[in-house]
Amino acid sequence: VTRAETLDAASVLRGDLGAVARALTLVESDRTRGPALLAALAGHRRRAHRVGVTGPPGAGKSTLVSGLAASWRRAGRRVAILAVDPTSPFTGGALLGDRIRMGEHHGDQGVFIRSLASRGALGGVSAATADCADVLEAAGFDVVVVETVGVGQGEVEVARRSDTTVVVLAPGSGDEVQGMKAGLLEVADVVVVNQADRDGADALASALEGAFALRSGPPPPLLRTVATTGRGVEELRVALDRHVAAQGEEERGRRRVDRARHRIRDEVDRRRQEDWWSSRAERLDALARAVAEGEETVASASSRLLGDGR
Ligand SMILES: Nc1nc2c(ncn2[C@@H]2O[C@H](COP(=O)(O)OP(=O)(O)OP(=O)(O)O)[C@@H](O)[C@H]2O)c(=O)[nH]1
Ligand SMILES: [Mg+2]
Repeated sequence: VTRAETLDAASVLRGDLGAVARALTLVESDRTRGPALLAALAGHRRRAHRVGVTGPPGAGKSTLVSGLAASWRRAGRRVAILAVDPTSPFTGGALLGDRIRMGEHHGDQGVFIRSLASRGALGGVSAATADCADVLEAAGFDVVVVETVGVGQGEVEVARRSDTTVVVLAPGSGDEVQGMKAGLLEVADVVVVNQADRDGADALASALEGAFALRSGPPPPLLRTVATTGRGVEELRVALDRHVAAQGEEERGRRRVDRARHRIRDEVDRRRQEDWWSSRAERLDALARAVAEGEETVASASSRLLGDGR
């Protein structure tokens, strides 16, 4: 750890938002300075309440998170929000939309909002999100919210790596979303039916209650909200605070160890893969040409690679 990293780290630990923003950029994009900064911060981590928010596109997650942030602020908490944007690697429409919707917090030093593009992050979005959350925790935020669109296993996984996972649904989702809900609901600590002002909200809530009744164990709390007006948002914030309070130190510790285990495995897998392929780049090239020419099949080429002594 060099003097530059020590200085950066000190500013982050003081909660300097400019330093936090620079730190997140380093962690996302700099292969040497990012890890060095994380190492400098490692001994100083505080404990934030990590909240994952996921659900289908357009359910109202960002609007809800913005309202939750306002509620946490009223309760004296500092809040950081990481919005993981799966569609736009640069600054796409969804991202801009989030900025506008969360504009109510502009100028508040107690709210920090950042979008992460899910493509292009070093070591994948899951690792980048977790690293960024570590920086925000070190900067003293009391709550770190990660919003992901629950479109695939990976995105749901990112949200799941938190103390509290919130699944946000809205009425009027098609059959495709119905199927997705099954997987989504498995990870929910708290379920929200947002857009409760719209037709079909009651039917959705009943369907969810029915689904929970078929499962063993106590159902997760189910809340109704209208994110656009703030109805039910305070109650949701209280439910999230209760969830983490009820966990107790032991369960929180277990979840922390679990997260760390996953992160180490992911990192090792990634490094091993990179090493493995980098020593076989030419061989892969030759085999790819052979497959393209019809001289080999994908399966036979793969077998050759795997059987390759090196
Ligand atoms: N009627 C109604 N509209 C809502 C409610 N909550 C959000 N909306 C609207 O739904 C649209 C999507 O809201 P967002 O907060 O961007 O939803 P999101 O889930 O973050 O969307 P993605 O991040 O793109 O997946 C916006 O036009 C919101 O104004 C609600 O409770 N009732
Ligand atoms: Mg959003």
